[in-house]
Amino acid sequence: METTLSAIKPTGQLTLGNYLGALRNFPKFQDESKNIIFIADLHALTLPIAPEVLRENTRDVAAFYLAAGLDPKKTIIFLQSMVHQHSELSTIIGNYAYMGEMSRMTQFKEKSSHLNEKSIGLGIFTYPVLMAADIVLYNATKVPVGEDQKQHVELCRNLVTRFNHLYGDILTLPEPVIPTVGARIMSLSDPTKKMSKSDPKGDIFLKDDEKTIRKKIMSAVTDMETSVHYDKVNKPGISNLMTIYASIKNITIEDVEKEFVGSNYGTFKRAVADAIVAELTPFQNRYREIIASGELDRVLKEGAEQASQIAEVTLEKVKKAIGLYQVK
Ligand code: AQP
Repeated sequence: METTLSAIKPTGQLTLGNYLGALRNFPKFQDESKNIIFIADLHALTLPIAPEVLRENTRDVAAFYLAAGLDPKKTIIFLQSMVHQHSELSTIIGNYAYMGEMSRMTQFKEKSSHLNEKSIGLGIFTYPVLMAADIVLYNATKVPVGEDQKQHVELCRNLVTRFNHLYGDILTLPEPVIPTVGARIMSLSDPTKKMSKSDPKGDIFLKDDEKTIRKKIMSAVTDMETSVHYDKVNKPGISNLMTIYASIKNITIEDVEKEFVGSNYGTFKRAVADAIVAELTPFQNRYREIIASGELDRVLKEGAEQASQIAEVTLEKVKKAIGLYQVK
């Protein structure tokens, strides 16, 4: 049976990009595979974050998981920091990663480019190693991610291949799973940049109210033309709105082009805003109910216990394989 594993890091308020590229797809796997979804709170420490913000974001991601339809009876949901095997395995497999390949990680280059060399923390550099540990601990075979994270899964595959070559068939080789539409939602204010929760300009947040969503969409950057057609290079703003619309409606970009032949940008933008509001309103209601229910901590505690049992088996296998002395 396949094991699907994914996570979101609580670095900021979740965006429509997180929703369409990740969150919305998570529940699909729980009926067809073993499903493991966690909150990557250790990964959230790679850039400065205030403790109270981290706490609130963490709680929100957990509530959003349940609001998106993840069922704790079918999916193991937990906090990364509650399962110590993640940090332990990361320390071990970091020894099999090379500085050269780590330095080539696009996300590291992007996130550290605006920082002074002296203030780049080690965690942002070693992030993909911890992510590899996250994946292999559970023998994950499928890792649903947005396009931006594909390179990290590739690095994990290299580490697994290298490790198994040295020690035998110990770790499972994962495959990245990229959604066909919605894999990369761009910023509404600069559609050449990814919509990111840690860079709030041009984001739609999952907690935004209807009025805010409509305002943000109506003022999204477009171009001087009037026709709704897809051209990522010359019309990145309109193309991004088309991707959002297609993704929410579960249709192709060609379908969107057909639907809006002859429509102006105003009409199209209103339709995009309507679609987002219709999608997010019931989701936000479920989120509020979950927060009010007070059930979250129990779900996270039980999830961590289940996760830890699986993770420990892999960690012990790795320790034995590499020759760490086993006291009887
Ligand atoms: N703009 C996006 N379009 C589609 N998918 C996206 N994801 C993130 N942004 C977009 C997907 O959401 C999941 C969340 O991953 P993460 O929190 O571990 O980190 P991330 O990819 O770095 O997401 P952000 O929002 O850009 O966070 P920050 O700003 O903290 O780095 C992943 O599956 C991701 O692909």
